Amino acid sequence: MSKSNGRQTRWNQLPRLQRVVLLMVGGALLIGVIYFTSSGNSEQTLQQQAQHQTHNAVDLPDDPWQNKPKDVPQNPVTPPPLLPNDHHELLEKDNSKVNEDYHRDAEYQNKDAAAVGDNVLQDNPHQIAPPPGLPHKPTVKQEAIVGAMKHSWKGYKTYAWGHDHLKPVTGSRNDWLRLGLTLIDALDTLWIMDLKEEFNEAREWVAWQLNFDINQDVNLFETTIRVLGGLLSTYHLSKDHIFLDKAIDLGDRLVAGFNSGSGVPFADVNLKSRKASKPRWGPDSSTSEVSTIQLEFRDLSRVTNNPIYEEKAEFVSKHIHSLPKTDGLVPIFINAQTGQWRSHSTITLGARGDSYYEYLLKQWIQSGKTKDYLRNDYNESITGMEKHLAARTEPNKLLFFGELHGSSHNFVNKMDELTCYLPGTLALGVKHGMPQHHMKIAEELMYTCVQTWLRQPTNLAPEITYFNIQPTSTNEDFYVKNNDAHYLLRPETIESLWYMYQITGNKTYQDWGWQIFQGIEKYCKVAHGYTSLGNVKSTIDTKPRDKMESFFLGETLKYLYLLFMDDQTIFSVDKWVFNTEAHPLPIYTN
Ligand code: DMJ
Repeated sequence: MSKSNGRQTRWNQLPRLQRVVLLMVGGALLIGVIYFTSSGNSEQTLQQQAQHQTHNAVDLPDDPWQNKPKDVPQNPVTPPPLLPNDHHELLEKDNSKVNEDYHRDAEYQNKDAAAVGDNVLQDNPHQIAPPPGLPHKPTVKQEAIVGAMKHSWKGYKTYAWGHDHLKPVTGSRNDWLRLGLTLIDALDTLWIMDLKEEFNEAREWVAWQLNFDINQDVNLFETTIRVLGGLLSTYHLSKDHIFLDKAIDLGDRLVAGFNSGSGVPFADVNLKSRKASKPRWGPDSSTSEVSTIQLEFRDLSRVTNNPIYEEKAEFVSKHIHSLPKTDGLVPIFINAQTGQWRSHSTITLGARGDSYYEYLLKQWIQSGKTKDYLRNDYNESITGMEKHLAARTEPNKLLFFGELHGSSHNFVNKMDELTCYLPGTLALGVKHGMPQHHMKIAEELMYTCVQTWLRQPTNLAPEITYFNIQPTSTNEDFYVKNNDAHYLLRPETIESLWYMYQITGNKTYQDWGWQIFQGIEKYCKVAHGYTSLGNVKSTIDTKPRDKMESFFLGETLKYLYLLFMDDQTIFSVDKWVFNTEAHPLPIYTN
């Protein structure tokens, strides 16, 4: 039986009434469908008629969007979002080139990740975010300082490229650590000054020429603050992983310096053999050196997620915390094998003592103010300074900090220019909650430091100044011995001026910095760069020494540039902690 015959038989078998009702329902449904379809169409037609009448009334051109669906944008010709210029250039480039660039970057990042194993190459979640990138418009004074940087860089590039130091008078070079010291110390200054071309050429040297696998004894402290610190800060600023790769390679070699009987590091370490040794000139390490590597090693641990560097370096701080002190003040020599102080060694805030105090505070800040022993040691040391080292001059009662010599701690009325980092550190401490009266000390010592520069005919400070604490026939507050009259292009006073300016907003600090810069321009600038001088006491016989120290580019010019920056929030001391070589590192929350 066919399907249609079957259906007909079933229909005929239904009772008549049921068949009539079904036919009526079906008919009604059909009429309904026809009606609703035709009524929809007529509504549309009416609307169209109405619209047409309106258009005719004002004589507008047809608007194709008049009947637009609700989700279509009101203005169909909205321009695309604006792109920065270089982005436009990129878009105009051949697409395959863009892809090539993209793949090369991706490949490079993978290579990085593989090279450092599980190390995490992103920002640490505990890091207080660095400020958004530069650039900003430089002020007129900043432009003058950029001019000094360019002049220095040109001389270095021409006569000393890849070597440690430029000899700017004779146009030659000098090596010490064999690590391209000036180039690496200058990297973040070039970045901050937005000197792109110079930065890029330096970056290429780091990528292709910088080699740590050399049979060279280097001073652990100097290499850490200048090279490791310089690479890390440049990594933080630029996010370019090549700087982190190099920092890890160097850190893995330097960490051998801690292999001593006590965990207090030896002064030197051989980069190739990774063997540590005491300095050639004596049995002990310098206190400031063993206690001024912690910011850098901690940062390396935080960016790599490898705690070993921080652990080794912080052990030294904890060990020194446990040693006896003179009201928080420390002797300047410590033995790496025994971990004990050298008896009867000098107490000073200058050479070999200085940055021990600086790093107590800065480590505390770097680690989110969580390590109380550092803050306590710092505060105790300032109390010790007030009690044992502070003195005033005659006739003008200038505040200075002298030294304690020998077993009976004889007070000596001399102060190194190096000590002039202290006003800045004190101000930084107050900004971060240290006792308010530290600011008074900072202001007074800042004034004294500036006097040691501006009372010289060159406006430049000598390495060491002696202060009169008794009235003298000369009626002068201080004097300089001929052997101490050299200026090595040091930054400490300028560094403090920058902190004082950022923290107080008082423009006098800028004025003083400008006068100092005039001295540098007038007496240190030579044909191929800037030179250290042998004598700041004469404007005629300055005795140029033919050496441009790496910290002139790393610190002196950087701090001058920052001092004249209109927007002091960019390098706010709330976000960055500058290592002792002026390399900014991020602050963490723990
Ligand atoms: C720099 O290497 C550092 O500032 C260090 O802390 C002291 N000496 C020089 C600059 O004077």
